[in-house]
Amino acid sequence: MEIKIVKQILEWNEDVSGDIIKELDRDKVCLINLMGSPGAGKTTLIKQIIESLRDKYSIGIIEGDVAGQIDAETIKDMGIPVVQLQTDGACHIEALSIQKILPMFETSKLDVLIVENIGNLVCPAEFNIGEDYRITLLSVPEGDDKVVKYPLMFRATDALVINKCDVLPYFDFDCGRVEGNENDINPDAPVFRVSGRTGDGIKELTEWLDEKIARKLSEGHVDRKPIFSEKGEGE
Ligand SMILES: Nc1nc2c(ncn2[C@@H]2O[C@H](COP(=O)(O)OP(=O)(O)OP(=O)(O)O)[C@@H](O)[C@H]2O)c(=O)[nH]1
Ligand SMILES: [Mg+2]
Ligand SMILES: [Zn+2]
Repeated sequence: MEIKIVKQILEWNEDVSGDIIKELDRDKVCLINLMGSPGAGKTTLIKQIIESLRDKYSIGIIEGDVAGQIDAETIKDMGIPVVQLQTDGACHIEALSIQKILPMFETSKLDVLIVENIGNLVCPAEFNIGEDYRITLLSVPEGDDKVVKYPLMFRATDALVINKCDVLPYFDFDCGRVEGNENDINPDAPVFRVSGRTGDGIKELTEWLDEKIARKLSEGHVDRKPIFSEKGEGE
């Protein structure tokens, strides 16, 4: 019985996610779901993406946090429309929250909406939020074993970003191991080595993202990667 309740929540979330996709396909907005651990560098990376793409695209940001509005203030200071979503303890964002926030943006004038999900490598991966693309961030201090330990997050992403590469000399972190593990479970996803601090590798990442956004805006639709395999394994 309890398992059934969980399924219903996920199925309901899928329905709402489908409605968001229809709305954003119609308005030609590319929705990006950025996920990673607390402190992995999500907000820092969003700032870099904004700097790289703001001249080309109209960008909006949804900042998801359990509490506070620190990240939204950072984005607001850049002159970018932003909404702070506070989950009041919840450890992931659901599609319903995004659906309620969308009217706060002028989506007809927006090209790109980036959602910074709650810092967590587990359940955000299970909840579609109507995104066109998922980007997962793993930072060097977290360790190079995370792809093996949290497979769903890394299997259901469109790109993996290894962040904080500037501190590689101080950590026992093998980028090749992470790339090999990622390739085993998600061979289509590119892996970018970046530093949000120095800006190294950001160009390659934003060029990839630019191409993905342009495809969504020109075709109006994206074939999304399913989260769960046909066998229904979710890890
Ligand atoms: N050395 C180094 N520090 C970084 C890098 N990127 C981010 N940081 C630092 O890491 C800390 C966390 O960065 P944030 O961008 O706030 O991380 P976040 O993932 O948004 O964190 P939450 O929103 O709290 O989950 C800050 O002190 C950043 O300055 C990087 O590439 N190199
Ligand atoms: Mg943040
Ligand atoms: Zn959760």
